[in-house]
Amino acid sequence: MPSAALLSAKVRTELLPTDEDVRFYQEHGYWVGPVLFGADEVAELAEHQDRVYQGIHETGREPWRGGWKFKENRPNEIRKTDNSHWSDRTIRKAVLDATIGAMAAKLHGVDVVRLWHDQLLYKPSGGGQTGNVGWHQDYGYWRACKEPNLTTVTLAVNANTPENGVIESMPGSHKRGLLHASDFFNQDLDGMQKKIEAESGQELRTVPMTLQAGQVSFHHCLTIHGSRANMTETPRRSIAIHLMCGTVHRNINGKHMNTELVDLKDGDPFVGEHFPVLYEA
Ligand SMILES: O=C(O)CCC(=O)C(=O)O
Ligand SMILES: [Fe+2]
Repeated sequence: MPSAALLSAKVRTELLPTDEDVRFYQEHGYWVGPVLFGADEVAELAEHQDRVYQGIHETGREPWRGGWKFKENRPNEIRKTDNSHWSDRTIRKAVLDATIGAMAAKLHGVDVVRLWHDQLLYKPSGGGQTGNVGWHQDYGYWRACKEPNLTTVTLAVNANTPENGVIESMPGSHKRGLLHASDFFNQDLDGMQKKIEAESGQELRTVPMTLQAGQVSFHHCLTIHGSRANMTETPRRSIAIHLMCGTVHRNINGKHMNTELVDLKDGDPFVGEHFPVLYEA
């Protein structure tokens, strides 16, 4: 049985960011929020994450293009599966959590928050550099959206720490606009750092967004971030929940998998069944 909190669509207002937290997010481009899910709930999420990897799709629908597949030559690479909420109801409830939506609304000062897509993430131990996520800005992949008004929530399914390769963000980097040198898939973090520093003229300094199991962090879609190797004996588990803050419109010049789901003209809004509402004021 899913636990009560996962079934609840009610906003837990006591957990929302304070005005000071909102100022922090707007200034630094990230915010580490509270624990939202208890031990039983994260244990259930971990179990359902493993089911997705085993190809068990309780709704009968696969994640995007089937999701992560094992590769002989990269057995411990980071696993990335898009739209696991299509396949699994427990993951779907967590991804569409109203409190998470209300938090994003408050951080961005908007009254509606819709799902852009989710990403189920798993960094195995022993992966070395193949576990890395290159320094990047999410909006670099989301130019199909006219407005850079999106945020990414990281929901930690177990503890995410510097030792197991937690996401690190560069404070204030969301204010500098989009960089060319931004690449999720480039696992040479030192090489990427040199490129970003050359382009931005600033030193790349990052802070770890350390999380307990069940805790959430937020990073703005223009914040530079990435993650290092998992040096521990256990996998690092998380779900990235990518959210549109306010109504976001199609930029016909940008490419993204989501544009295959809807037939939009330039300037049309990303709304409707493929982009469920988490929160509306
Ligand atoms: O999980 C990671 O290490 C990186 C994920 C990421 O880039 C994101 O959630 O935006
Ligand atoms: Fe990212």
